Amino acid sequence: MTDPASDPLAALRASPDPRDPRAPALLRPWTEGEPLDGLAVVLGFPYDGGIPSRPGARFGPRAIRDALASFGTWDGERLVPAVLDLGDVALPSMNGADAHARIEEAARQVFAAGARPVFLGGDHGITGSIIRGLAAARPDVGLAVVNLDAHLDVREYDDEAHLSSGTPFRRAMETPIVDGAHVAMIGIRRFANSRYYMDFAAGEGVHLSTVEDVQAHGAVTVSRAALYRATAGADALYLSIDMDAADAAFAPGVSAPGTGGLSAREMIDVVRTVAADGRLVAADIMETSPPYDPDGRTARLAARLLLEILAARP
Ligand SMILES: [Mn+2]
Repeated sequence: MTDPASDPLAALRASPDPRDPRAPALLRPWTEGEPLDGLAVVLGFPYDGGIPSRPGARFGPRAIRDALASFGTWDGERLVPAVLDLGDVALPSMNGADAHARIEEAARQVFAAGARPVFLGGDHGITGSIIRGLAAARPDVGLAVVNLDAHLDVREYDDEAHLSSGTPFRRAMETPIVDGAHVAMIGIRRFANSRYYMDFAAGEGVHLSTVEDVQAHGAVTVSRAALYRATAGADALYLSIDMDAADAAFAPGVSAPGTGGLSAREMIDVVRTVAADGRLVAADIMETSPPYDPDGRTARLAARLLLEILAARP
């Protein structure tokens, strides 16, 4: 408690009901030098240079943190543990190669320090550099990747200066730690991917679950099947979330809003199921774009998914 004499406004600023704490209280600022080994951390990558036609996701990390204020810290069964907030990495908006090099190095340092991070974005291209950072820190790991996304994001690219939000899983599979047979994608949407890239993904052994698969079998069953496939023979798991897997009715504030996507309920069920896997070493939540999210519902769904990931951890 703050000494009332030194801070007479403390009581007025406090939560209206201290018996019902709000989720922003879970974020604890990091002090330089504090060890990260074994700790859950949050780190923001406010960069959207991979979506030059529709910028805005650079404001995602801040909006997700702010949206935590809509939630409590208790889900009825689990109390969410506190998490260290490492802040945001400073990224140049006009130099993609430099930004991605900084993202990769930041991710490498977080993994080398032994932290269990949730990264907030930012355009989805960032995920490719995060996984490269993980490969640099832990070159011997066999990584399974579950991607919750409308899109395959396996586009060909010319060079590191031309990385887009459509390239992260091609780059992930270029690292020695990710084999296509250990990648599963859930929420793939019709009319959102080309036959060329669908053939490429299938040829790499990627396990694909469409929106229709989720409709037919349920999000939990589809997620368990995807996990089973992706983690066979792997020793660590990465969950990547592109908010555009959700239908535009639930997530209008994304770089590529889509019709015919997953419901908020299905997004939550996928994330709860995957995050419960004990092999999860890291996750990301990408593509929340606040300028297209006038009532904040996309950021609130992203914040809810963040809480699901944090609550699942021991
Ligand atoms: Mn994506």
